[in-house]
Amino acid sequence: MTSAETSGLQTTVRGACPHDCPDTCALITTVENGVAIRVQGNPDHRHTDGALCTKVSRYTERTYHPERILTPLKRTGAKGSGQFEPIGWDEALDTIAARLKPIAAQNPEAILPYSYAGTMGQVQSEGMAARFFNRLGASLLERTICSTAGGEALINTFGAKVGMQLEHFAESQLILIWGSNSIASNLHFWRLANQAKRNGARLVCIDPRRSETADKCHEHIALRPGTDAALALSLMHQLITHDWLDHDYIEHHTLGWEALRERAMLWPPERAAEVCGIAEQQIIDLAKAYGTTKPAAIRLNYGMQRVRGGGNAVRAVACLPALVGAWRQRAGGMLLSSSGHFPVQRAALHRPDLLAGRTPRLLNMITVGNDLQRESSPDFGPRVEALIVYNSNPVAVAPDSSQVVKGFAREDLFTVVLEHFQTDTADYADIILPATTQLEHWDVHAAYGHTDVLLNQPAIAPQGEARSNASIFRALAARMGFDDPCFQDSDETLAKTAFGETVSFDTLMDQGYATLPLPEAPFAEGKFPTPSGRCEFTSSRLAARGLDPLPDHLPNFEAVGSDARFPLAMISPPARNFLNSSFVNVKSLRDIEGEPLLEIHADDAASRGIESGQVVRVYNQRGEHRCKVQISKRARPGVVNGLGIWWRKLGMDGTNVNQLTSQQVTDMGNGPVFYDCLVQVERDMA
Ligand SMILES: Nc1nc2c(c(=O)[nH]1)N[C@H]1C(S)=C(S)[C@@H](COP(=O)(O)OP(=O)(O)OC[C@H]3O[C@@H](n4cnc5c(=O)[nH]c(N)nc54)[C@H](O)[C@@H]3O)O[C@H]1N2
Ligand SMILES: Nc1nc2c(c(=O)[nH]1)N[C@H]1C(S)=C(S)[C@@H](COP(=O)(O)OP(=O)(O)OC[C@H]3O[C@@H](n4cnc5c(=O)[nH]c(N)nc54)[C@H](O)[C@@H]3O)O[C@H]1N2
Ligand SMILES: [Mo]
Repeated sequence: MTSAETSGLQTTVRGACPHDCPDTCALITTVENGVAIRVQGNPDHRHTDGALCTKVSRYTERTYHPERILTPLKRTGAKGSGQFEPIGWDEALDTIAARLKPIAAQNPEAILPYSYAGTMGQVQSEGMAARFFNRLGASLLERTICSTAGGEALINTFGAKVGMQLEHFAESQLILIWGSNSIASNLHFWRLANQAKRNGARLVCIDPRRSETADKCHEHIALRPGTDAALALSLMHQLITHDWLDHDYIEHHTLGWEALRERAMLWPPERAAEVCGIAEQQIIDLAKAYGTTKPAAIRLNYGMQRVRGGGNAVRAVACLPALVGAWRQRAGGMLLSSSGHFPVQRAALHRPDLLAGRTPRLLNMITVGNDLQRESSPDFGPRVEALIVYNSNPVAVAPDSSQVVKGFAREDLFTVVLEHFQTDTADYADIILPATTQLEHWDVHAAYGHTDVLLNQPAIAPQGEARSNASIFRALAARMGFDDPCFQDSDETLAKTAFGETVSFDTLMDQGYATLPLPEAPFAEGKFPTPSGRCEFTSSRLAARGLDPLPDHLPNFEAVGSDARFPLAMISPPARNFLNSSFVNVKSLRDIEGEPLLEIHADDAASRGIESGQVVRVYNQRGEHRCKVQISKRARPGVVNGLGIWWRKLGMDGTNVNQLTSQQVTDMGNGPVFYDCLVQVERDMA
């Protein structure tokens, strides 16, 4: 088979879904007379299995959207007003180079890249961009907004971001779906969980929100946000008390058992039940099921690590499979992320050698709101004078939006945004550059929910004057006079460089994907890639940093009851038909989601005289957000759910839930604490 097949006037082209989702699907795009008419899942790819989510099956609607940005634009109104006029590429690139050159001559660290996972492709994410910013000596961005708390927790427990292979979940007899609304955010895992369910497996969902996934599980444990470590430690308490332990596995393949045992014995179910806000019996029953069912698997997701103690919580959960020896079977163990399995050739791709000995400062993307407002100081370094945003929409997705907006609104800040659409962030740009979508460019993808590499071939020509991110950074490098030959590499060459010889490019061209050769059960015989080679209950690396070597429950920064003014906890998990803030502007998907909504429990509504459909003010010390309220069984008492992430400009008063979230960071990995947030809710009388 060739990569593209032609029949009559129609061609099909193999691709990869670029979105920030554990599923990384294999796509087949049908093209007719140069127009993409259909995007489908590749039936030959075992994980995609021919099926796509609602969002990506509407990909052509996004690609041919009438509001796509198709030429470079220059701002004509005030920052944030959204007024722009088209300009040519030469004028755009010349303007940018003319602004960056004097800043770089003075101190290149005054230039900040800001990017995340608008596309997960190795080429169009940091492929050419990292080379450009390394050569420039710009500030480095600490890319923490999603997964670093859990990621560091895995590294300090298993040694890497690795775990069970996705396909084996179908054979599990017990699956804990922990902090994951899989039906919304990990559909292709959910298919396997369902298969296991049909084969008699028990599914338990651990989530403060009664999600679509919780509805379909045998049991739902609706704990308070940020109390997962307490639950995990109490499960250990029960495993120890009832001796549901694999002593042989513990002895040979773990480190720090005695210390962990002592810690866990501090967490009898009655204590954890109090902290978690759940029934004691639920903990006792869950421990029994977990201690006596084989194989038992845990599908953790990133939702549960977006609180102060997120790293500790992931470490606590990650200890469980070793205690019961679940790793011995391929359908036992745990999966949070599989990204550590992929042999990405980062040095060849990103070229850190272009830093030539410089070590630029690191700015955390979580604190962009404050950092953009800081003056130069010996402590901070230079004030940020230029910002180049690509693959991200920080004005909508970063925490504490009122501060983010203040930073972006600075008149003296020069901002360039590479985008498909005029997002909340693009509204603050001086120059917007039109980027290609996945149907228009080359890329190659690792995944974080399975273990296949995927190739994306362009199916159609770039729309309008759009250029790929890599091609834009190539052009900027030329304007800046960067003459290293690596700035000539084509997108296709970058795609080949990403995995080098470790993955056959011919196989990728041939079938669109390549499966990594990995053992079926990664830790059946221990061999964890930690310093000790064991599953590290106690971590000497954490101890060396002055942190607790053992996992513990750390109460939220904003624990319920800690501030009488704001008695409700708010979480803001993803909406099923959006992908972070992407797709919010695709009408057919927005019509399914309706409008920004706050879910509230009937008791919390009654005590406030609130009825469904009314407009409420949700507020705390950081700001206020107005939206409609819905009395819902999905909300537990004391917790409100504001599903995200809406574009601010589509909200009732031009805000979204991030008006309320804080710039604090997690215990490990300097990650965000989106779900560690207290608010008050009132009926809006205005
Ligand atoms: N449809 C859709 N899919 C997505 C995304 C999207 O926006 N929409 N986002 C993508 C991204 S960026 C990521 S990182 C991944 C994973 O994204 P995640 O943020 O992990 O998304 P979810 O799977 O929805 O899992 C979050 C779940 O955790 C719950 N939760 C919140 N706080 C806590 C807590 O303290 N403890 C526990 N146990 N649960 C808690 C929430 O109620 C929610 O149901 O999904 C990706 N997939
Ligand atoms: N309150 C709250 N806030 C959250 C979260 C939450 O659960 N609650 N989740 C957090 C998480 S997990 C994450 S990962 C972040 C996500 O934050 P982001 O990574 O910023 O994700 P998106 O909002 O989807 O924005 C990505 C942008 O990239 C653009 N894009 C896509 N492909 C390309 C391309 O090829 N080139 C260019 N130039 N642009 C492209 C898209 O049009 C889109 O506007 O948000 C975080 N924010
Ligand atoms: Mo994420």
